[in-house]
Amino acid sequence: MLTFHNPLHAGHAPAHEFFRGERVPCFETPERVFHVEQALRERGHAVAVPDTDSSAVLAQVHTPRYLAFLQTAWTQWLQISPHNAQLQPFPSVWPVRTLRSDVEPANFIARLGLYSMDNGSPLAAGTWDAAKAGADAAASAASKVSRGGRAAFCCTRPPGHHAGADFMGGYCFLNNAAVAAQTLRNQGAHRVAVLDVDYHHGNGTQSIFYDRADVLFVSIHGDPCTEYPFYLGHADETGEGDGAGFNLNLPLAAGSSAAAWFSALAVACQRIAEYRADALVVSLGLDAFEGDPISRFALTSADFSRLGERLCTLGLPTVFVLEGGYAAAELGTNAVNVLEGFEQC
Ligand code: Q9C
Ligand code: ZN
Repeated sequence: MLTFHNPLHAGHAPAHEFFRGERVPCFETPERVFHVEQALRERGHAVAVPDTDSSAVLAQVHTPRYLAFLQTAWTQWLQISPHNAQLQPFPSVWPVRTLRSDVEPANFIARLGLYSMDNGSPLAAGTWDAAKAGADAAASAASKVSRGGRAAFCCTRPPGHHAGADFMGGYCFLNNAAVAAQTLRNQGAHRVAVLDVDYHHGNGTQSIFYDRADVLFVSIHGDPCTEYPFYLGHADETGEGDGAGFNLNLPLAAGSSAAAWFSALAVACQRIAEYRADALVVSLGLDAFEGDPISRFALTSADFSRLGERLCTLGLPTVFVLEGGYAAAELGTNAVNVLEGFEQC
C-alpha cells in the first residue's frame, strides 16, 4: 500500500513521561516507527515523502492561538533558561471548571497547562517539526485518495487522536486523522467517516467533529470508566447540533476478548455503511494488541489481518493514519497485516 512517511518524526524524542507518580522512559518512541518502516520495506510497500503542505487544513482543525503556541513552545522554554535544553517541560496547573481559559498567562508552564489535557504529552526540541511533518503526511495520504487512490497509509508519530482543537494530550499534538478527514472534505468528499480502532478513545477527533454531520466519528475503545482518556468516550455521546446522531462510541470493558472486539467492529461497519460515506479515515492504533504494555485488549497479529479484510469490504477510498501501539517490536507486523489484509479482499 502506498505509504507517506514522516521524515522528521525522530526529532520528537522526549526522554520521560509520568507513570504512577514516577518519571519513566517514554512509551511513545522513534523506535515504533522504525519497526513499521522496516516491515513496510521488507514486505515490498512503496514509501513516499509528504508532498502536501497541511498549513491551511491545520487552521481548519486547530485554533490559531494553539498552533502559535505549539510552533514556538520549545523556543519559549529555552528563553526561560538555556539550561532548559537538557530538561523537559511538564504542565502542573490546568484551567478546570471555574477557571478562565480565555486569557493566556504570561507564565510558560501556565500556558502549557492551558493547552494540555494532561501531563502525558512530553515536548522535545523537534516536536513541532515532527508533528507538522506528520500532518503533511496525513494531508498527502488524503490528497492521494481524493485523486482516485483506493487507499494510502500515513506512517507517522507522534500520534494525533487525543489532540483537540486547542490542546495536546496522550502523546498527541496535531490531530492527523482530523487533518485527513478535513482534507477529504475540502477535496470533494461530501461525507467522511472516521473509524478509530486505537485502544484509547479518540477524544480529540470526536470533539473536533462533534457538532458536524459531514464527518461521522465511530470509535471502539477501552471503557473510559477505567481507561484513558477517562473523561470522554461513553456510549451516550452521540453528537450535538447538526452533528446529533453522527458520533458512535463503542466502549468495551478492559480485558474484553477479540470476539467481543470483532462484534463491536461489525456494529461500527454497519453504521459507516448506513451513513453512505464517500471516504473513510482509519485512526489505526495498534494498542488493542494482546502484547501491548499499557492496554488491555486481546487482538493477535492474525486478528489485525482480519481487521484489514473487514475494512476493505466497506468498499470506500480509505486513509489509514498510525496512532498508538506500544509493543514496538510487533508494531511493524501488526500495521502491515492490517494494510495487506485490506489489499487482499
Ligand atoms: N503516562 C495513544 O495511544 N497514559 N495514547 C498512559 C502513562 C496515556 C495513549 C499512562 C496513554 C495515551 C495515542
Ligand atoms: Zn492508544
